[in-house]
Amino acid sequence: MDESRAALILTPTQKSVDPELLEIAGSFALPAPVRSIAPLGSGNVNDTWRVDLPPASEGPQALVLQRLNTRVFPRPDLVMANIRRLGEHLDRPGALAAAGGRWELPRVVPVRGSGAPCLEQGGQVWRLLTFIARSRSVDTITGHRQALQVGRALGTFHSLIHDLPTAELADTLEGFHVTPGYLAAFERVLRRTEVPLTPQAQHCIAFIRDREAFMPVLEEAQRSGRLRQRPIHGDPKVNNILFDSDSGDAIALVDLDTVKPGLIHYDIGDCLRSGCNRLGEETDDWRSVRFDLELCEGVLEGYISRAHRFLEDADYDHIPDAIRLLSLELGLRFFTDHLAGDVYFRTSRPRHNLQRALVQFRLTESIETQQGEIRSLVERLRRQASAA
Ligand code: GN1
Ligand code: MG
Repeated sequence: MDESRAALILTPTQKSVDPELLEIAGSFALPAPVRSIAPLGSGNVNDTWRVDLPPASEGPQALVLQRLNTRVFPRPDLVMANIRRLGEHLDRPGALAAAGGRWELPRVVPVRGSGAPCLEQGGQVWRLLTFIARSRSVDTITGHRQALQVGRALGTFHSLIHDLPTAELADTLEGFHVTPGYLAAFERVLRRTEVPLTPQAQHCIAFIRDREAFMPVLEEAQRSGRLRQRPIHGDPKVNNILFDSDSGDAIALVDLDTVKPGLIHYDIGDCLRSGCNRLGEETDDWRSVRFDLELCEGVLEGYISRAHRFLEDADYDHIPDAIRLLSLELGLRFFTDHLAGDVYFRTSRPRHNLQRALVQFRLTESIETQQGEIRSLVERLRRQASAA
């Protein structure tokens, strides 16, 4: 990069930042020179960095720089249009009041000069979003209070967006969470895989085969009109929820790439399968994975406390199946990626996706053995909500 430009955007205290990242960050409309850039989070799809500005500067002090994975998101322009549309929806006077307290949304920082929402350079697509200050995230829920907050976060998000017409959101990831589509992809990949079919892989194949008939459950409910499309988050796993660092209250749901039309059950299932696994989805002790019913109670109670105003009977009826389906589906997606040679989810070691699949399948089994309890729990919470 050109030296004079670097001098312009580096503060005197920061000399060790990757010059390429610095140049990229400097292409956006930043209110002050960059102080530092460091890797952020553990996403499986995009690459993410935190960009810090000097403490005394006006406006946001930190930002989130991301290189979008364009193999997963072939239309970044539409992804950014959805995020902007969501921002406009929440900017309507009084719209955020439904959150009943601090609630924030990452905002798009445009490219300097052009005002474009992302930067295309050398075949790569970059974007900059505001970082939500005084917040923290967790990979696993530690107790009932946090479980309640996780559920409230998703319930708040759904109540804030449920009146955004789906026709105003683009479908940025066709087939996302349509489980029969993932099953068809699995069959195609299995026919031509060159990955060894070890006993663990054979176990996964048998596990999938045993559950094929269950996989269309949500799509069939949609086709028959029992469930309908609404705006969704698409990826509300527990570490995409931000908590206020002082109060511990949930204050944001980040990672908005998959905001698009879908079934709210995809979100409910994904939030619960990630939140009620105390060992987390990256554990290598997959045999010990359990679905924790107490955490499930907290998350669902928190969710329903915010969502009951727009939940219909059929919505409640499909919650237990959604929890089972989304953990099964993620296991199927991880396992298919293992067979395909790890082309979708970022991996850090051989058989990483196989291990992740085993975790999700073990979680699915644990959900299956507790389906009766989960059903009774949903019933009880539904009755409580309608009595309140
Ligand atoms: C991916 O990139 P990340 O970690 O936010 C994936 C989700 C999975 C998740 C599992 C677009 O999300 O669907 O649930 O990994 N996102 C996409 O950790 O496929
Ligand atoms: Mg994501």
